[in-house]
Amino acid sequence: MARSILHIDLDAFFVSVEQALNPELKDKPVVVGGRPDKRGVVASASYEARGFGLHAGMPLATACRLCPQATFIEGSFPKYREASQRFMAILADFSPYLEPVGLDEAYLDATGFESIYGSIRQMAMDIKRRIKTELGLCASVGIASCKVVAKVASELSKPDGLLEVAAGKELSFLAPLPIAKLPGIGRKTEQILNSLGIDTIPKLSMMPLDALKSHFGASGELLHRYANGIDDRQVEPPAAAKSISRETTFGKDTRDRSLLSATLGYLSERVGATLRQRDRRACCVTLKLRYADFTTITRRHTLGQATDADQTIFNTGQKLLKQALSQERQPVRLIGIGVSNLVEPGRQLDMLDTSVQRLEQLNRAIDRIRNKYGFTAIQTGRTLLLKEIFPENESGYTLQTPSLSR
Ligand code: TTP
Ligand code: MG
Repeated sequence: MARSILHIDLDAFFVSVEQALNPELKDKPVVVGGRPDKRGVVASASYEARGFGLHAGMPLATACRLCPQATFIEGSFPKYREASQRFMAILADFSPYLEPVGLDEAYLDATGFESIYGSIRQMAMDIKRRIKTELGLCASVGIASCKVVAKVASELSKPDGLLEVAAGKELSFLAPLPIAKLPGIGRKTEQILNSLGIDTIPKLSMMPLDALKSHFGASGELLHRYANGIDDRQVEPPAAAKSISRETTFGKDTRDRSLLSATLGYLSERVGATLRQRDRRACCVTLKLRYADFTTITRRHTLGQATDADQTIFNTGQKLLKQALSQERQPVRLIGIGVSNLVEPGRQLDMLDTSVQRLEQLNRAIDRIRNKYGFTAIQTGRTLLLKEIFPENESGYTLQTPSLSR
């Protein structure tokens, strides 16, 4: 039986939260990101502002030149987080198969729910209505038999849209669209494909798998599947984990501090991304080392303030690593980093601490790019060394042993 997957994405999220709180801003060009005289870029632009050519990522100065009458707002992350939590709570009322992606986007699996709501389309309309009346926000919804088509459909239906792609019609739905509309195709991939004469999704779908793999490695297979409207990824509700950890065994035992540190950096980023995906913060960081003789140690540090920042997890892990290595001469066989004592983010503390807010915004921005283009689309200085050592694909580095989670 074909699945019914919904992809729900809030329209102009940051801006719409500001407009819901201050009705004077409704139906006007509004930008969240900062004052136009500041350096920085547009985070969110209202659809009225988009009419003037404004979009996310555009420098504020350019935005101001194109649309001087727009209202520019610095923005405040805690407000968006609260709206996001209320948005996800509404969705959770409709299906337990809910997978949040970032703050304003989620997948719902509604397979077989016709009998409850009359039709899946009706269910989507009920979701949109609740979001409108309870939060004052507009959501766009795509319905399809798989995630990738549902996502393309919601995007295409914006703003305030609802688009259903019937099972079996995936390919004809995708056919007229430019390749850049497919998730996973960034500017670079688009350029390479264009240089190969591939500019439409049907052409991409007909390109031999081997040729795609030779140009794009493992992501080539994903492109092939997506272009054919095939995506068997499940909607995965985040588990209510008590701790999150990632660890890996080295191909060869090592004393190389740069390699240990770069691996720790990468594992910290994986842990941080999972924490943010689940909207949790951690109070404890634990380093795990297994030495050549298989003795295993863990070292734990309790933080003064709960965190979801890769940087804090990594810095804490680094300190624990330095202490551990100063007491041990053996090479390291396995390294792992974990976080525990998970709490929901508190709002008051964030408001006071702008450096915490900045880090959170930075990490969320990195998450967004990685969600769209793959984990290795952005690499941080602390992990660059791994590029020379491990093969990579869109979901990350291929380490000697897969990094484990619990
Ligand atoms: P998006 O869903 O990509 O954008 P949006 O909700 O503003 O607009 P759309 O109607 O097209 O969905 O991102 C959600 C929020 O994430 C957005 O409101 C602000 C934030 N964001 C940034 O801070 N920087 C960015 O570059 C992007 C794309 C989003
Ligand atoms: Mg959005």
